[in-house]
Amino acid sequence: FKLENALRRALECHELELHYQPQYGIDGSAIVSAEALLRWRHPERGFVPPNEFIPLAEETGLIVEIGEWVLHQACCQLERWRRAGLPVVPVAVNLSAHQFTEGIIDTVRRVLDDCGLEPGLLELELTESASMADANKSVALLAQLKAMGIRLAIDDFGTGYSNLNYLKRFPVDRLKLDRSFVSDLETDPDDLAIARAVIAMAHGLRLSVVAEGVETRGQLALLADLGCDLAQGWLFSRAVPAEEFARMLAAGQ
Ligand code: G
Ligand code: G
Ligand code: MN
Ligand code: NA
Repeated sequence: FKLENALRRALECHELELHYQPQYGIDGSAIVSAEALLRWRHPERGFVPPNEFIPLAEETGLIVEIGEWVLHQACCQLERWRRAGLPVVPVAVNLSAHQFTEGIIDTVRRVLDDCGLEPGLLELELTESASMADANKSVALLAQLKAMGIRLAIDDFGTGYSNLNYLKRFPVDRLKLDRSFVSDLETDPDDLAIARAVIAMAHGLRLSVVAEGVETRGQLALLADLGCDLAQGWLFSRAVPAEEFARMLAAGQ
């Protein structure tokens, strides 16, 4: 209850900020895209991680407003970087289920228009649970977003209810292999089998694969062997504040 008020105030008092985690081509040489991750700098409690307030934001419906702020912030920041001459890359924004069903098409259209951002620079990440809740409706919404030129990714792939019939019909571009399959890749043959199967299936469906939570050179080498396309994780970089990410872009690394 108290947290709810604090969260509402956070939104009004600019205590929320976006950090950016780069995603690298599997050879690790270049940043090809990035994920925007929400952070809350609370004046007394310090930094509050998203896992502690996103569930509440979802319960109270505040996620719709917060989510719109996130989209707006990411898109306008990216367009400012582009205008400043930085070699920008597409940025992925996480959507929660609630946000997806509450007027996402109008919101995205309004935000892109407001920021003047080219749609191809925006990627939306949806979890399996968000997209499967009403799968027929999701197919229609995703098709509209795709027609607008926005890139689409399924987040945390393999941890939700993966309905392959729908995956076949979802006009998505990417799967994000959940980090629970990546963390023990070097020691657990079952995880290796799952990673191999997910990557092969994704490629068969003409989707690219981003491995999440890559922390070691060994994991990266195995993923490269399996033909994984992109890697994201602490091996390369944590999510960093906007100014720091801009410096990484400028340095081409
Ligand atoms: O870095 P990390 O602790 O940021 O993220 C934890 C979880 O919070 C992840 O599951 C991530 O998808 C989610 N998350 C981070 N930023 C956002 C956001 O802007 N919107 C939504 N809906 N979820 C987010
Ligand atoms: O669910 P989603 O994929 O959006 O969540 C991203 C989460 O993963 C964030 O909390 C982010 O900080 C975290 N993360 C990113 N890279 C790594 C990593 O290499 N290792 C671990 N353990 N977590 C990571
Ligand atoms: Mn994500
Ligand atoms: Na994820």
